[in-house]
Amino acid sequence: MKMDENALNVETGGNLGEIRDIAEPSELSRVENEYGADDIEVLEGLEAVRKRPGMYIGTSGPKGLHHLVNEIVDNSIDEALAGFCTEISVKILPGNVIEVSDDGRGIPVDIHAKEGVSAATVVYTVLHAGGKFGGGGYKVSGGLHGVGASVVNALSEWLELEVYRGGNIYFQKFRDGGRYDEELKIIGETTKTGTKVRFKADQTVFQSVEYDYSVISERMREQAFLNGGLVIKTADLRDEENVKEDSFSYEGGIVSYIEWLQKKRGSDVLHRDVVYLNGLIDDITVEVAFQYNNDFNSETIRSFANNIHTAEGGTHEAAFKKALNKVVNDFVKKFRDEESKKAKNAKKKTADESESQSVSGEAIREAINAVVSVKLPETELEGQTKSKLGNPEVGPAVYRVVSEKLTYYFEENPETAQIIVSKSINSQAARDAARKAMEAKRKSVADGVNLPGKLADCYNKEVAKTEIYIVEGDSAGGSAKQGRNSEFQAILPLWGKMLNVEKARVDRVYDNEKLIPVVKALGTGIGEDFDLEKLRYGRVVIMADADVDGSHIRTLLLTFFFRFMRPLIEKGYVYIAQPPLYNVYVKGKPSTAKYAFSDEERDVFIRGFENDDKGKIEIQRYKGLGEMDAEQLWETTMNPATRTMKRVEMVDAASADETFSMLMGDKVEPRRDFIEKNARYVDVVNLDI
Ligand code: 28F
Repeated sequence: MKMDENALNVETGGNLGEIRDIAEPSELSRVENEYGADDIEVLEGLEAVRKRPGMYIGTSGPKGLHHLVNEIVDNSIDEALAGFCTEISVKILPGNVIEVSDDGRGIPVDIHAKEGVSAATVVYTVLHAGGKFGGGGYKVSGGLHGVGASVVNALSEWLELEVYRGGNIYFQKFRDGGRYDEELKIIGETTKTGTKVRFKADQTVFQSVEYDYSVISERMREQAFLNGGLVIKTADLRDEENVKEDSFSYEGGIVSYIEWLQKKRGSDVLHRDVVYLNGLIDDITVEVAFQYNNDFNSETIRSFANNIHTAEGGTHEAAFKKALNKVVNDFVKKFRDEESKKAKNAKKKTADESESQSVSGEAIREAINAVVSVKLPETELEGQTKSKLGNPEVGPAVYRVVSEKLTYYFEENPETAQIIVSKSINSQAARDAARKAMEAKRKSVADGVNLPGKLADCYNKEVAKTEIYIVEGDSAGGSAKQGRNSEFQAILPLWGKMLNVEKARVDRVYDNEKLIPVVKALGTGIGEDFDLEKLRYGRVVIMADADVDGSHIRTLLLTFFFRFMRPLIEKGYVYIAQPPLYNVYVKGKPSTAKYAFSDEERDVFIRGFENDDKGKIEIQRYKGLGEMDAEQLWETTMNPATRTMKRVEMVDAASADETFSMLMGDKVEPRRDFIEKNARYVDVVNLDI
């Protein structure tokens, strides 16, 4: 079963770790003499984009392609943030042409002093022309995200721009990466205002120009949550037999966002109300919404700066956590004072000393689902993927809004305060108990001398050169042990009942006969003890059958890694072995064996054999690894020279968290929705785990 593509991306490489290159400059065709000398400086900038698209949009894969849509939409969102746009429309037209339109003011058309062409032409042909609103307005397109519309133009076969402004309709057509033969010109009259853009992404730049409607619509939904009241319509018009249309508008803004996230993950909420706090300090707008649920194993905080998802957090998120910690502990203290007063009156013994401790941030944030959204004139984005907010001034602003407004909210809503305080105290107590229980068991696990009995270790002790296969079942384990290269490949066959850790505290993991051998073999410890430095192998490969049971064990192991050994996934150590699905060969001639990893590949092999060995073609469908002998398993799945492995990548912890809670939790409803929505990805998996 494929995890939710957004949550855990599995990068399909050729050989291990091979990442496809961005299109080579030589592949990008350019005819020198197609435009006059005076355009050269305009196109120079766009030329740089066409030479190295990866510098501007990250990858030439699907993420880069969909980023083009975001760049154009962000211009419309800016117009909404400035208060001039109420409706945005995003359509996928036949031929994978994208059309985005807004009812904003329309890009100015006056001639730009420096460039000598209209401002609209500048916005779409000069790099980083995103300096649209100067001071005062908020720009979504700040930092990396603001390379602006000109990058889209540079990476498009063609782009058409329409501006509705001042009673006129203006039009300009660009082609081959931003070139144009005619200036912006009036083509009609109108009473409307706004901007409309159509573009066709360049097939020589992108591996595929096939858009995924759900990726576009889900991001537009998120943008509608972040801009309460804004209407965003999306449509997929590529197949007139199967038109898809959605309209997103949430008056409730991020409160609606929390309600939707809770419904999607299928959690039971602990208090009905969504706590909503907001404030404006200097030129920083702060909005926070949160609600607790019963998923004590996960804290989900999504943060945004000018609608940009700051997946790596930053000053806003840190300040939110700090303020939440402060206010909840203030109320824990108040709650305990009242308790002890009551106890005294009732002449009962006073509470034991543990109750005087404050409650930890982790305990307070357990089972919280929160959105933190700030808007400010200039975002400073840092971090590996430029998604960490750096602005220092934002911290104190968020801290003040949350500490003041949450104190007020708790005073106005004592029952909600009571629920959150009690939950925090109980979480702290449960964590303390689990820690005590774990202490005893951890020693036996952490002490590396007793490796699991069934581990067939490898000889090479240079961690980076080694890999461990975690294999489901003794028969596959047997073939893997036989077929492997014991110099650098270790095998750990799994056995026993796997614990679904989604609902388990860390101490339960220490009791599970299936998981402990994995923990011991990897050597890192789990949870708060996890130490990546102690990892005993350079790669951790999950090798399970391609059938329902295999999907089951794969998902359970991924959940375990995600919940208790998350850096293993974050740092890209976890892989999924790809055994073949079919063996296609000529009857009686096993040496003609061709291994197919998909139905399409199988059919190619069949056609390949057709001409000389018609009718004597055998097709073996592998149900499980155990059906392959050691030699076949080595050749097809373990030999670095011939195998394909998928590296498990975690794009966004919050949505991975959501996915695991929904998939592994105890609610059937959200799982069914997930399967219906993702059916084309999810092979039949019995999810009633
Ligand atoms: C479908 C894509 O690109 N919408 C846009 C505007 C509005 C203004 C603007 C854009 C000013 C001079 C830089 C209008 N009136 N949708 C869009 N809507 N850009 S892009 O200004 C551009 C700057 O050049 C706008 C007054 N101020 C700003």
